[in-house]
Amino acid sequence: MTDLSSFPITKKWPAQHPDRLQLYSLPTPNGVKVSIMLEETGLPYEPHLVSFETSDQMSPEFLSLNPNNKIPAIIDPDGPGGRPLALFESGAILLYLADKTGQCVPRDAAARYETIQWLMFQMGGIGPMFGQLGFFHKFAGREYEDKRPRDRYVAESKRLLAVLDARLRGRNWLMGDDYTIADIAIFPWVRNLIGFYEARELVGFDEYTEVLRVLAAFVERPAVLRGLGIPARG
Ligand SMILES: N[C@@H](CCC(=O)N[C@@H](CS)C(=O)NCC(=O)O)C(=O)O
Repeated sequence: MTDLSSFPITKKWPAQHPDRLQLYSLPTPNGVKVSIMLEETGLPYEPHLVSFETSDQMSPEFLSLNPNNKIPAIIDPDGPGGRPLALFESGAILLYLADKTGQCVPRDAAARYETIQWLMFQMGGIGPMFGQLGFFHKFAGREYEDKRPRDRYVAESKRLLAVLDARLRGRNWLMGDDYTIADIAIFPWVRNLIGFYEARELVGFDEYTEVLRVLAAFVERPAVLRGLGIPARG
């Protein structure tokens, strides 16, 4: 029987199935990347809800796993060498799960690096820029009189959408016929931009017809539909 008691996070979120991968998350665009990937791979896992309403991400137990106080984070009881592995940062987790299962990342070395390149495009570009747009358009930043910060993130989001649109022309997914962790990283953020952030008109989203086409295919996948609701909000 696997023992995860040396991880302080298990005191606040006890593992009912310590032999399964433990997911600490909330269904936000970064959180669902990992639940979607887990649903795609079929790996057994146990989800735990980290509620922002009660600032769970600031608790000492959560910080013991991710000192950066952000979801998602995981513990894989069966990590490299058969030893438990704790990880945070969704891009690192996606890459780890892809390597562990041999799924959602091409075997060919050049195609693998190209997939990682698009994964990083999400981590360094789409996530931070769309996130700032959300802040200035929908959340506290909406009240700021000076609209220049908002306009800057709108312009940058449009530029990123155009890059994505061009890449998707003539391809089913970011990497062509292969559905990969790059798609799993990017499309929850695109969905969030026009959904929760309500920025469809602001960014002229309907101009990006290739992005629209692939987003529609993404949200039809059964694993995506399931992953978008995991962990269930209380
Ligand atoms: N680069 C990180 C970003 C994670 C992130 O920003 N998570 C947000 C939710 S989408 C969060 O946990 N926010 C809580 C906080 O900032 O206190 C990743 O991709 O894992």
